[in-house]
Amino acid sequence: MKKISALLMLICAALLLCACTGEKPAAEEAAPIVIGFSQLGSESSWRIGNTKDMTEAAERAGITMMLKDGRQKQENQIAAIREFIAHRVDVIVFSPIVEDGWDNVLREAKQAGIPVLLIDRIIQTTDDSLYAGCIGADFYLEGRNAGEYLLKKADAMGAKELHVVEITGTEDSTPMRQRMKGFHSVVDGDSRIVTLESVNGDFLRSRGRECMEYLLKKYDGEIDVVYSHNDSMTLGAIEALEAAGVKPGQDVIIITVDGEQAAIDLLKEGKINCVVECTPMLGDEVMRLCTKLAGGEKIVKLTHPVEQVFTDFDDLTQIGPRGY
Ligand code: GYE
Repeated sequence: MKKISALLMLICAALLLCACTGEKPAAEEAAPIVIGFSQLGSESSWRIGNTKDMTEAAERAGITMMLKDGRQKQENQIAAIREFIAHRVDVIVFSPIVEDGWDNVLREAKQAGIPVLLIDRIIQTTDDSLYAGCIGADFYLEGRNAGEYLLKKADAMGAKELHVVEITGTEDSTPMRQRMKGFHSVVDGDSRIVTLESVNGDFLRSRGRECMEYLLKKYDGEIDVVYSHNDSMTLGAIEALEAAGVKPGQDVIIITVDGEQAAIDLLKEGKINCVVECTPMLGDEVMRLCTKLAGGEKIVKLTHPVEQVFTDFDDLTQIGPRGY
């Protein structure tokens, strides 16, 4: 009996101490949110800029972020998601390299009660409940914007026929599929625009250069337009054009997507004609959505950032530093 009353007194004293100092007992303090982020790789400046932005945004939000680099392989991303499940993170965030083949691992996350947020790219699934939401660009609109620029340019030039080559991004990824679909939905109905060939450059600068070398050899002197699905490949393609004595931006119209600093600089120099913006700065919004999800709240299924188009028709002096 004596022992019990001594114990009670001790507990009361501890509680009193907490009340006086205003400190909460440790158990009541909210644990910081932990998220697992599976980035797909580091193929482009866009991707590197996105990883940096996510890391900085997590720090700003006081969120602990476990980061795994998928090194351009879906199987690595699946392994990372399984690791996050084992760690019982609060939210799983991932940027799917391709659209198909995620259902099994996402079912495991659902069974573990861990919400999933897709960023940048989307997945194909028959069960939409496997992810809570997705935040990323409207790639179809980006493709349409690229096409609309080309028609405007054709009008301004009074062109009768323009031969296009297309350098596409990673096969079966959302931006590759949608940037292609959006572009062709605009230009294919116009008899002036003839697509010679679409080749796969995997979003890599080195592949962009190789693709352009191949295209220059095959269509010697016939190419009027290069439509490239990202800036990294465009920079590679420009290297190949210049090495062959072709003037990008003058002899050949260059249309690119992303908007990294190097591409904007070349637009200002007249070596690129159109940059369709795709922002990698998604971090703050991702952290806001993760905080909601960790608190058990629902989020909107699809969020698109607002994006612009920069072209040789515009006043380019107003474009601010791109940050990547
Ligand atoms: O355009 C490209 C990157 O998914 C939006 O992936 C992203 C694309 C971006 O490698 O540069």
